[in-house]
Amino acid sequence: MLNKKVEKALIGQIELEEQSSRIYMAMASWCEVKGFPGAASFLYKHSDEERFHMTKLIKYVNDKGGHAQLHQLAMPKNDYKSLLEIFEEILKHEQFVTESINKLYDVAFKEKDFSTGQFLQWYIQEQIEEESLAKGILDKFRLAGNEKVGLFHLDKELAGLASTSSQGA
Ligand code: OFO
Repeated sequence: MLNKKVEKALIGQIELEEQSSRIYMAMASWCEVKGFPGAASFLYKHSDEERFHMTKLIKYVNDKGGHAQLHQLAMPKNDYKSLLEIFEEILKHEQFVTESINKLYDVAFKEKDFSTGQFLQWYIQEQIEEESLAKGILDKFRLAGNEKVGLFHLDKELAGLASTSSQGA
């Protein structure tokens, strides 16, 4: 049976992953209407991957005898000043998710729930990859500058990243 404190913390993480999926979906939609098809594909894929993170947690909670109930979600931000702002927010958001995973790991550890600790290793690794991906993209922004040509090439690169299976988002 799943420890109640651990279950509550896991359900909080499910909510955050679901919210992440909505945030990236809203970003993808903004990119699509603003003429950044590559960034839109990248973010649609990112949104799907967050949904996968959520589902993986739901199945874990239920398999362990808990009940992964869903909560109401906040409305995501729908308007952005620029593509750069989107990727700055992604990095901040992923750093926040990393903190949340670390706190969750701490709850499992304190409750001596080592199987949940083991399960969370996957998320810890995933966050390392996500932060590094977001930082890498921000570095490319610095190189591209705010010129239309630079953004055009960056958008093409994001399209390429969206088509590789190892996005890690
Ligand atoms: Fe983008 O993070 Fe989920 O876990």
